[in-house]
Amino acid sequence: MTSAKVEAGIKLKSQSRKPPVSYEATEVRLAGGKAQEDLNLSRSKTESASEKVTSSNHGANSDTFSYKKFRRCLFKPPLGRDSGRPADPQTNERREKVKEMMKFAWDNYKRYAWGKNELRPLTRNGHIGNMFGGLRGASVVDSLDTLYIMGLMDEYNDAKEWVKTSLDLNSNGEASLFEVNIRYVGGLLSAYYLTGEELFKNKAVELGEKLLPAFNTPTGIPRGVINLGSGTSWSWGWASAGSSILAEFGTLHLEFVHLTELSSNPVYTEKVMNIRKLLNKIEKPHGLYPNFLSPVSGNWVQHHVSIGGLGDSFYEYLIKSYLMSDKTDDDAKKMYYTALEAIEANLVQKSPGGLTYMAEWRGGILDHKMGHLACFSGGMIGIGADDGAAEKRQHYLDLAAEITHTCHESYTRSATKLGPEAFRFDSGAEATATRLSDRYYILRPEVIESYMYMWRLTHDPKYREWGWEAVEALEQHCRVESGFSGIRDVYTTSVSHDNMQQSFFLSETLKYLYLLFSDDDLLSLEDWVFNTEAHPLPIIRNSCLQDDATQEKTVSE
Ligand code: DMJ
Repeated sequence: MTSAKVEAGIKLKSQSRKPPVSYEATEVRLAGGKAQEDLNLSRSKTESASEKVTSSNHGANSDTFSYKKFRRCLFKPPLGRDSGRPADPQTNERREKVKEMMKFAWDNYKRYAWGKNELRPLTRNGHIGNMFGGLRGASVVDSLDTLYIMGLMDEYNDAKEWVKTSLDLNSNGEASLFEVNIRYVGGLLSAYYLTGEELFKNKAVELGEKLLPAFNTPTGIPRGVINLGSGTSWSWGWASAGSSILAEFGTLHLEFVHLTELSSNPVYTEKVMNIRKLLNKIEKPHGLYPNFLSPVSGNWVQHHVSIGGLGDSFYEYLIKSYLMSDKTDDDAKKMYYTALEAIEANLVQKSPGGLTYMAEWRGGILDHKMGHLACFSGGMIGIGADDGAAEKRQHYLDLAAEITHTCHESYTRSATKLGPEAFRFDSGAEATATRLSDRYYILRPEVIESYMYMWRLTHDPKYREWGWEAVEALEQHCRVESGFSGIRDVYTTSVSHDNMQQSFFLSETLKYLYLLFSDDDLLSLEDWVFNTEAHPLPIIRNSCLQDDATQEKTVSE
């Protein structure tokens, strides 16, 4: 993962929604042409094959979880009426372009880095990295659902076959609990829910089990690193005083609740509910949640608060837990809106030029900087707007639009039209990076993620235009002969590439772009929430799932 090194003034190796990483070349991870009918046909073949597998019942929870019943409880088919194909020809062309980009990224990964975690597109080889504890194929698992929804069925089938024959979960290395959860567990869960292939469910549950020892701490707050073989866990060396990171232990809830759903084993939900309870009870400075917590004492270790790196997806998972529970998880709801009020009171700022941004908070002192990672918050505040207090709904929607606008400005103010890792609002800066070390762009999704949500919520055409600007910029500056690469400085068009095609580019950036140019019924927000790696997880509709009438209908059919 992840990197808190920035916070500690140390160099970090991460790539998630974690603090900006000081840039260090390549080792730093900071981490068809087919007719639509053909695609539909091959996809439905896959679906019926999977129904057969499902009914053979040898899954993690084959006695109680009925895939057919789950499908009946969705309001809409996952892929919509016509795979989300938009009627407007220009939008459809744009969507096809994004699909071509996915195929290009995938083909090159397959050609040069098959089975490794990520593609190094300049040197044409694979990257393994140190975040996944010896697990391989991060780009395969992260791509399954994107390939599937785009109708890239040959590619999806290759990916599935690889998972079946080569995804070895018996690895024995040091893994980031957070990264393995959001990419591997999340990717496998989504692949299962979309296709019904038992293989994905079984692998997800098997892997989930291997993560459990990380929770064996005095408080039950998991440590950040775990050896997947021995189960030994420890805290990141760079994390303040052996602490655990809010954005890491706070970003397990969605996947773990689904692991219980599929396995009937309550342990997963118990683990994350315990985290929830502790966070709900503990005293919070100004109502804010600091980034570091001791897994031993259960106390905050430092009063640093961020909606970007180290904090970000904790807030995201509160509102998404509420939505995924079919709006029954009232604690999550309360915690989310109370946290949002504290964020507004303490962190949301307006620049002299009128841009709304999220500052960072260090023990009461504001740092007027916003990370690219924090740009996911436009979408988050947008999807939560409707369930806020009646008098605040429009306000939340406006705030979401303002933040998304600011993040778009961080793109338009650069020479490449791609945004920097962090931008500032002090010393005369307005949404621009002032430090050399903040100028890089590593194919991150957060700004495009907010465009996608804001498009779905408002249908304001500007969000599609902004998404198209990003496509053009990616094509011009990040596409190289053998894949896509991050760039070191967004402020020069003589780009220097970082030689890394991040797996989240396939799982998130390209998926959100594709959804932006698709009709709203492709992975409808009425049925799905996206985990923080953009893997769709279904809303758990207990009222329907536990209704015998649904069962009978399913059985008789
Ligand atoms: C992804 O792995 C996830 O979005 C995570 O929450 C944050 N960082 C990356 C993308 O920037």
